[in-house]
Amino acid sequence: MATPSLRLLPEPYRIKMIEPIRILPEAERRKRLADAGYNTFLLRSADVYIDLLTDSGTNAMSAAQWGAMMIGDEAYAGSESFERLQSAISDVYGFPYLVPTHQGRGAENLLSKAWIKPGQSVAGNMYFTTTRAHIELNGGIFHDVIVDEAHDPVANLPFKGNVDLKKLEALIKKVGRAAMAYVAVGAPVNLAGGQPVSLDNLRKVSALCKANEVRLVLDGARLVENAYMISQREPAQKGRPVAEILKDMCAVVDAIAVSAKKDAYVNIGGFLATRDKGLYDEASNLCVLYEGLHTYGGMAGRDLEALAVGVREMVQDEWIAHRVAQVAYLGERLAEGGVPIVRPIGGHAVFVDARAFLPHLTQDDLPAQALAAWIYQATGVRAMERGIVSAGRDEKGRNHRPSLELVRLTMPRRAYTQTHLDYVADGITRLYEKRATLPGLRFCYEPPRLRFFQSRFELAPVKVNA
Ligand code: PLI
Repeated sequence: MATPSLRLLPEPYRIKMIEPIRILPEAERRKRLADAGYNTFLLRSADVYIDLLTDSGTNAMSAAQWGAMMIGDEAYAGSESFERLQSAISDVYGFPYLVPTHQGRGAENLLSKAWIKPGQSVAGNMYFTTTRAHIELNGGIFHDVIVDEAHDPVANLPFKGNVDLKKLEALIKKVGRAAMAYVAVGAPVNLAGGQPVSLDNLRKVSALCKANEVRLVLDGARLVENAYMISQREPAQKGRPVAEILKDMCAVVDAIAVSAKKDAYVNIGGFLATRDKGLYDEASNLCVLYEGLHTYGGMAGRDLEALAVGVREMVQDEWIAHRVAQVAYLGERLAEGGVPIVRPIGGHAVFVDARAFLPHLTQDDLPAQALAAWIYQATGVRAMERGIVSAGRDEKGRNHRPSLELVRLTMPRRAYTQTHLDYVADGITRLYEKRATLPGLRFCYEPPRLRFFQSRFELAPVKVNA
């Protein structure tokens, strides 16, 4: 049964261009999955019916964005498109300095290189894969200071992404201010299930950082979603325009590192924006080495234009309200079918709790990896593992063992309809009914870096109860 709130929130757009998708017969899907080593990243897109692997770069652009692409200034240096992007970023986020990058991890690299000295610590509210990788590649040590409840899939708190101020304070005391490179707050927290950070918590983190002279950065990949959830859930901010809340969040940090492939409805792009002239000087110089000249940073002029328009579209309340409602709709439909999901439902994805879905598997059976594979096999829907495989290994080669074993059903923006979401919910609900028959997986190839992208797997041996 449809959730009434979503029925009352029809799409604030109509479809102008379509892209055919097709569903393969189940026997064919079984074969393609085995060929892909049971890793959904290694499937061909043409073999996927509904692609919920990620909301990163998979957005449908608006007519205004496509139109703007035609006026892209492709000059190597001093492009007008850069000027238009800079003015959009300064209007919407409030930062005077901008360094464009090819995508978010480009910005993470520049930031980590500019601000981390080997052996220094970086505190954050749960790790993110590429963020931690760049911190570590640049000699930093990552410390998780998120609230404990973030590790519990069913703790139903409005701001489960918050920083635990006591943990952060204790860390600064323990390592000493000089050994803190910076604090990096993700808002919302992707790997905790898209859980937001409250404005109140961010302000308190900022005050604590200021008191200790520690720099503070926001991961701004989905900041608009976080701002929207603040407008819905934080009593003191209820009903305020998203654009205002977003600016308030940015006002209390030194910089933001952004993957523009999320909130801003584009297919490629990223940037670092700051009010710190020293960071700007260093990062824009590093940009020349790693990304491209500091007025294009790895993006074409037309990509800068699409982003400049997207940044202004993304803070319009009706767009973000619809997006978050679409995710909530899918989550509630799954929950109606008994499928265990992370609560509260996040802004960009529904996270299925693979430990609860497949209780007969241990963590070494890679339950989330396996569930993502079986969802594809059963439905043609592509999802992503966010568990022990994504968490990778520590410096001694031991597996990180996250308490959350999740499968992420991520919603591309403006791409799918309610009928698609009903198909996903019905298919996964049917799979849940046969959950006891689903086997685990084990690695048969594991690359050394960000292993979840390229690992290959095989069926784990079936356990026989003694
Ligand atoms: O994929 P990039 O390089 O544009 O961005 C990296 C990145 C940084 N921070 C956060 C919170 C992300 O979610 C993120 C990328 N996320 C991907 C690709 C995702 O599927 O969630």
